[in-house]
Amino acid sequence: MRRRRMIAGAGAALFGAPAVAAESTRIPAELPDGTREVVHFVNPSDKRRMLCLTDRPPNYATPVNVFTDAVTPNDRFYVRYHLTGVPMSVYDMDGWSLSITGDAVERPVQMRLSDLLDMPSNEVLAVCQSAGNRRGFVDPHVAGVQWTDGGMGCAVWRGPALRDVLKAAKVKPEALEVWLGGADKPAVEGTPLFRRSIPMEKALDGDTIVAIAMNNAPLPVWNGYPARLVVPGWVGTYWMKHLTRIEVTSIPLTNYWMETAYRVPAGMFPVERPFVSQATETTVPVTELVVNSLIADPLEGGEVDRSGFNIRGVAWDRGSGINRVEISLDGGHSWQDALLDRPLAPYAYRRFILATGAMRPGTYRLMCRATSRTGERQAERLKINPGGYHDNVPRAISVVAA
Ligand SMILES: Nc1nc2c(c(=O)[nH]1)N[C@H]1C(S)=C(S)[C@@H](COP(=O)(O)O)O[C@H]1N2
Ligand SMILES: [Mo]
Repeated sequence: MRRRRMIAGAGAALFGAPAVAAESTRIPAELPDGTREVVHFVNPSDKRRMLCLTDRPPNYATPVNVFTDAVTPNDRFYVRYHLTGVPMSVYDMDGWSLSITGDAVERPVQMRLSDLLDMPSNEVLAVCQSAGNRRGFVDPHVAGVQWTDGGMGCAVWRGPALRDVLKAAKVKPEALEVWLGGADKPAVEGTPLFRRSIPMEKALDGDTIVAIAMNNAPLPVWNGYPARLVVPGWVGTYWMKHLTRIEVTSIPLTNYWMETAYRVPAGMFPVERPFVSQATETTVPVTELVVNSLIADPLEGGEVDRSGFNIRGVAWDRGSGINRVEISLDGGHSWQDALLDRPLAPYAYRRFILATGAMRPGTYRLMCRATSRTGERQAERLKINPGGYHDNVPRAISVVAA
């Protein structure tokens, strides 16, 4: 009893310690040629010190040191858009409403924000991660936004369950997919609207919510104000922001975003529940997150204390939970177990820490790799796919012990 309390106390102290790492001013060194020069820090609306990958549309990555915390603050949460016609402030969303129509509803309805506020709400602590997170490191180079490690974040999302929202429109038994649309628009005519769909099964999961709050505050404008879909365990592309349009249909959504983008070769990545209505013989949509982890402290190129230092970071997966995180100090030749913080929630980050002993002065190549409860471990070799999706290969960062 006593011993247990002591261990718990020690753990809390370790994991509860304020971030000692200084705010990073370093642009990730490993970016491909030509990319590094254009990345810079910006303070866009509602945000501070984000890595600017593109300005039009806004694509801002979270600096790695932010992931010493299990919850990502709203003003450091990444921003990802496909189209340039995005709301510039919450006032652009005045008069917002959400329509629920489609051939598989009996009674089309339109909801205002006050309707959502009046409904019972759920709270989910979940990681939102872009399928293309880390694409910037993929070698050979692939086209698309050159994300580093910061195309992800974990927040407390709150709002009514999508299934309760759909109930108002009376879903028919033949419902197959829920089609999603947001308020952002292409600047050039002819560019397809960004629309995605999810299968009925995921739509009716009680953890799939129409979030109207993020970390106990309204959503920042560029994270989807006033309402966005939260699809825990699935990549960010389904988490429709500024959600204005829902269609419940008996047929699969066909458009560029579903049929061409966001697809991977069939069978390449493990999936618990396949998105059957969008699968073809050769490719499937990228859906469930793969197991992954990241060292947030120390940072690439950093100097560490040779008398011993802490290696800290987070691990996550599709919701089965993290079972183990291993750390290598020698570029992957040998591994040792890190200490895991208590699990916060199935879809959340799980923090890890390893205290090194005294080390000889010199350069060390640090790596981490996570294993999930279902026994999946991060890939050893990159599974090459045209979109550069799902990169979960442990990557070494170099630090100098002095
Ligand atoms: N309306 C709208 N919703 C969107 C997108 C978009 O371009 N427009 N991008 C999606 C993608 S690909 C990702 S990764 C997440 C990113 O969410 P964030 O910008 O809040 O971090 O939003 C998703 N929802
Ligand atoms: Mo994404």
